[in-house]
Amino acid sequence: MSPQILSAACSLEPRARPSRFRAPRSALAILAVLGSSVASAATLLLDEALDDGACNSSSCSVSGGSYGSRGWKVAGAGSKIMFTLPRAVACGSAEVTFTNLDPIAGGTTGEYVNFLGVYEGAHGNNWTASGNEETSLQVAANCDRCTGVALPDAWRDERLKFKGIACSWDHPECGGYPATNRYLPAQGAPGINWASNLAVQWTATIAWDCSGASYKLQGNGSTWTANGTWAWPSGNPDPRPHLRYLFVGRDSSGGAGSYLKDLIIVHAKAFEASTCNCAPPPQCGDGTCNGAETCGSCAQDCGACPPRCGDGTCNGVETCGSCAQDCGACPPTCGDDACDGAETCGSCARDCGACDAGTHDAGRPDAGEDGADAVLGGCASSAGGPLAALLLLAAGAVARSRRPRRP
Ligand SMILES: [Ca+2]
Ligand SMILES: [Ca+2]
Ligand SMILES: [Ca+2]
Ligand SMILES: [Ca+2]
Repeated sequence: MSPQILSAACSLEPRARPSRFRAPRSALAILAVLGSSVASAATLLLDEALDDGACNSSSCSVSGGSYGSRGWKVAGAGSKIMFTLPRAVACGSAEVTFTNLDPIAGGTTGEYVNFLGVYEGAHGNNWTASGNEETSLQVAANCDRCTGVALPDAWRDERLKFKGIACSWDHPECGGYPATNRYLPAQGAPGINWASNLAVQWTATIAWDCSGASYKLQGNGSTWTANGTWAWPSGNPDPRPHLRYLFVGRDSSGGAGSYLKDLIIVHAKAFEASTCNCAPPPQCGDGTCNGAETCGSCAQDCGACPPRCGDGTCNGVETCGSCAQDCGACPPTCGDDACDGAETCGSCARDCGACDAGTHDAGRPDAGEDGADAVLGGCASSAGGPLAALLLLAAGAVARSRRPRRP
């Protein structure tokens, strides 16, 4: 999207002015609807004037620079002020007024230097946030053409670069470098001649919510605006930006030049929007299978997992044959090639072998015999006398006559 250039300054967020006038409630309701997108209802989280000779907010952390009647002046690399907002802001805006900006003077090819940013993590090393997963909005002076390379190039120009990064580029799970960059305006654009406009006060506003960011630069009778859409990584556990740290000054990155030397920061403000339509982070129980949830971690939202051999339950189409792990071993059956359980040659010849009819083989009933086989086998060799043998044979005959016939 190309910068939208307006001929006249648009109004920024209307300021709430003290007034004795009280509007009727119905009129207030109408105004509330009409003004639902403006920041008049936003909460002012930071309001720091730096042209009063001090950084008075308890959240100020000032390094280097110097105060003067126009504001706090950058002395060189490392001059910076960090403001810690009272809480992380999912939807809000920051508004910084500065002057004495000439991003061309003193610049060298290859430089771009952040001089305004709102970060999710603490701005630990002058260049990026603390290295944790990061969301940030930055305004950088882009000076890649400063040494006189004669090519107008969107990437190499004396522009202010507004950029939003929904995730730190050095985190693989973020899928690379999901950033949105907008360059506004370029040297030579209406109202933009940095060197001849050192006295102009510019106000840069960057606003954010879950879906993207909007950028605005106002000054010298013109307003430039642009929008950018976040490129949130898929599966981001919490799509809400949590911007908390406001940085102004001279970022030490991007080369050793000092072309932001003498930049003067006049005023810094931060707002939290009164409404934020950002979806809350995924939770188990929110009715949607989202985030990193699975049937295993959140059956409540994702539904029960399908039956699986090894899940500890004999379910689905599982049987002892297909999943002994869950269903237990199958009971002995005739035909499983093992003479097991209560199987005998009589009940399961297939596994136990055929009975050898008429043979008294100790311990194994044959067809047409009964349990007396063991006794017979034991006695035949030890009991003496033909009478005893006859008596035992007679007893066997009686027993056979009492046994039911096999079908
Ligand atoms: Ca102050
Ligand atoms: Ca869920
Ligand atoms: Ca199972
Ligand atoms: Ca068997």
